[in-house]
Amino acid sequence: MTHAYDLAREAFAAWGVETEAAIAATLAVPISVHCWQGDDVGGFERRSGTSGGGIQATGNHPGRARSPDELRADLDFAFSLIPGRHRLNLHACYPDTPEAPDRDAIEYRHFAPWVDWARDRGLGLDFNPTFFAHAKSDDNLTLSHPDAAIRDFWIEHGRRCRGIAARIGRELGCQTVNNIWVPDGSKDTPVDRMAARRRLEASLDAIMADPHDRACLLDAVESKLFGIGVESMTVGSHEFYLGYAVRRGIALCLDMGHFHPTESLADKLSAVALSVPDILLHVSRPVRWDSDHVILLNDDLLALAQELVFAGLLPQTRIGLDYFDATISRTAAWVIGVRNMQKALLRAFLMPQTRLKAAEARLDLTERLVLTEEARDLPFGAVWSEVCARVGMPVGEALLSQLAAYQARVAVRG
Ligand code: RNT
Ligand code: ZN
Repeated sequence: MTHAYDLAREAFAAWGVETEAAIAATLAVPISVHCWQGDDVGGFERRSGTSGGGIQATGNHPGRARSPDELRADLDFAFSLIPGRHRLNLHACYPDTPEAPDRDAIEYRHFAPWVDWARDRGLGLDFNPTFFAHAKSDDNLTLSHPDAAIRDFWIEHGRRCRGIAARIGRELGCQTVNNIWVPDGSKDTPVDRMAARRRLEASLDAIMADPHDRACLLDAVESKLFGIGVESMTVGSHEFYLGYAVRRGIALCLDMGHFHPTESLADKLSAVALSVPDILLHVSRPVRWDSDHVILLNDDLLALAQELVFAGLLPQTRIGLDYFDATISRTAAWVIGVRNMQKALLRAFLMPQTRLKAAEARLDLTERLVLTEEARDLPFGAVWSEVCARVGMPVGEALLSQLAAYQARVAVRG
């Protein structure tokens, strides 16, 4: 134990906070690490796909993973710098197979190498159907497409993904989240929103019709506000999916980048938690038109983590990350983002929650404000350094040099 941590422990104890309990609680939270940061949402389908769907990774930094083996090596490196046990969030466009199955023909076996890899490392897996980057999604319409043949193609994809996710969960003995996000929307003002939303609902119902064991599969649906090419209307809006998740009793996925900039996800959590059984988070950072910048340890993230902890929402929440930056080291982007999520949770656990809530209950809003503002000066950094030191992981300059050394190795990929 370092001297700095000793002092920090005493400083927090004076506020009635036990650092050891906060450390243990933080390390108990699994983060689902998104595979798609490793290759700019490219995938490994061995088919000539078109990118699209209004999501876009920009940048050309060297080192993009070009195969499942490279992606797994990069993930192994990233996980070696992330304390705790976590999960990998896989997209259906990342099969590991010599064949080139189309989206309506994928099977569990195409993803089996990922499951073996995860099992070896004690990682959980989550899954996502891929409703973009495909000729049949070029109109930015999939499950709500007016053409029934195109809807049926995507319904089959969705059904198969649920089956694959359930099998993954069964194989690993650990519930797999299958999150549905579709790009469907309209560039210009539509005249029949209702028809589009009815079609999306009917398609989702068809996908959800197959029964699966909830212990293996947790269904989630993700809303969005707008995207490139779908500026005027998103079929799967927040209200649409909030209602759908409530009606179905499934998880609602809230992406931090999918709301108006002044809306706060931290504020939404307790509101939706009263109506949906489970919440999936896509922790992200919107900047201008983009909803997917690398997450920072900023006020939004701190507020989100504090709400999860203070409102007791962690048991019904799955935390996944969702961003992609191709202008920096992709492995560094993972490590920075996951560690920031963990730091935010640690800070939340280290806050004098009991005293804050008591002050608020007494309507002593002055004391609440004094507490929140004085707490900012507490030595959170010394506790995080201790977390890393105990598992032999670097911080600061040492972290920088390990990230740089790995990036130098993968840069030769071009
Ligand atoms: C898109 C959604 C979705 C994707 C991933 C790749 O706006 O956020 O979650 O980012 O499925
Ligand atoms: Zn998302």
